[in-house]
Amino acid sequence: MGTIETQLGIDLSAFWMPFSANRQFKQAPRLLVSAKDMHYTAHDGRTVLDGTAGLWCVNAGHGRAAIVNALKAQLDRLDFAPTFQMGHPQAFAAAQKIAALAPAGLDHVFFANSGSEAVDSALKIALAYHRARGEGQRTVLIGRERGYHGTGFGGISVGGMTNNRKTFGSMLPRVDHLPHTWNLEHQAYSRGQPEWGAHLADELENRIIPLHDASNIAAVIVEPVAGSTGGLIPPKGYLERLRAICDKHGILLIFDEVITGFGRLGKPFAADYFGVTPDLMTFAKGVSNGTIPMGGVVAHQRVYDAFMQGPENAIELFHGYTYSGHPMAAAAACATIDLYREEGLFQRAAAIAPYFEQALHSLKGLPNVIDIRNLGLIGIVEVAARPGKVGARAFDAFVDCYANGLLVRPAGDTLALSPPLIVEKSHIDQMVGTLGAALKRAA
Ligand code: PXG
Repeated sequence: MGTIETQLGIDLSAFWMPFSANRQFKQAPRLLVSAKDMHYTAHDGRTVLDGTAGLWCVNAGHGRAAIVNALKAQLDRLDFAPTFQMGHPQAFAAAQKIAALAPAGLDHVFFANSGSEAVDSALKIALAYHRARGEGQRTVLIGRERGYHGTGFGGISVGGMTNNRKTFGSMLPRVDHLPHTWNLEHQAYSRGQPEWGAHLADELENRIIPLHDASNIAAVIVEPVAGSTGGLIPPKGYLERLRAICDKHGILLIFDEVITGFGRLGKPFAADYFGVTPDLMTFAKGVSNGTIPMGGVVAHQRVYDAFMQGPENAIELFHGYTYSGHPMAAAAACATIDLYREEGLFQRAAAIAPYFEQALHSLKGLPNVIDIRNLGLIGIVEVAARPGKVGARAFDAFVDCYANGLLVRPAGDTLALSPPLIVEKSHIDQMVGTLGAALKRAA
């Protein structure tokens, strides 16, 4: 056993860690043992500033009493109840709160337990919607290069992260991809939405629809802001064009709001921020402030209505999970959404975003930095890859930041900051200072 293992009395070997370099990690582990508000405590007692809201999920900060107390009360009251042909009050309350927060028209909530399940649910709802309306031939799904929609077979099929696809061979058939929207030459150091790139939405109309024919296409799924592949901010007018093209051809538009939902952009959802309403919207992460797994899909009234046909005793959608609307997750969602409202956290995020932008862009000019981009409380610093070693420089900077008390998130050769919405200016100063110093050392 290594030093940390001896210290903590645990053996690290059994846990096959997700999306991790297991052997490297287990030689030099980074363990977090507790958290409160903006900070983690590491196994060695060091305080680590959470620059990433965990994995983009702890939007209200850690260990919030209102959520913790709601969970304790729920556990005492009702641990589990089925939601297949049964119900419990908390699931209906959570759905109602989410629907009330969602853009007008998005009124019905289907629960899953993760972003990946949310995405698969949304894709299946899209396919079933067309079938319910007598257009069962609409089975083509359109995603986007560099998109991340979780790790289910549906999600990796419409997703465009090559490493998540290439190892697995079989994927959904009848899938195509829009081009991604990032362009170094035209967009480097954009603050907020880039001016260049709206025309990339026209690929849907000019290339993809002619190839498959609109009558065969079920849905287009995009992240309004692509998170996992390094924060690709949609060019001005891009999402509006996608919406218009989908409308023209009867194609459903799905926004995957797993990262952008619950205030990340200073509004409840990216759909609100951009003023573009999808037909289906996925959520996860921030819905429960990361405390208990929960995800889901919010469907537009007209999508839901298409299913509510036929005999009343018929099950309208043959889909769901044992834990859809789990009492603990539902209790967490209710308490989390109340907390966001009571503390005005979305407005807070919007108010501090300009300071965050200013601070982040002060890193311009550091060695190897090739781009800085931001929107709301998403900030990305991109560095040039070391020759033949993609991702190594950003990873070194991430390890360096952690050693110096800051959690950032490396993805390829980008470093992402996505702090909890309770972040203060002093935290932002610390983040930028620590990251800047790490970038100099990672030269
Ligand atoms: N859709 C989107 C847009 C996501 O960002 C998922 C679906 C899948 O969610 P689950 O709950 O199944 O993991 C995600 C997840 C990162 C990072 O560092 C991002 C995610 C997960 C872990 C790390 O960018 N996003």
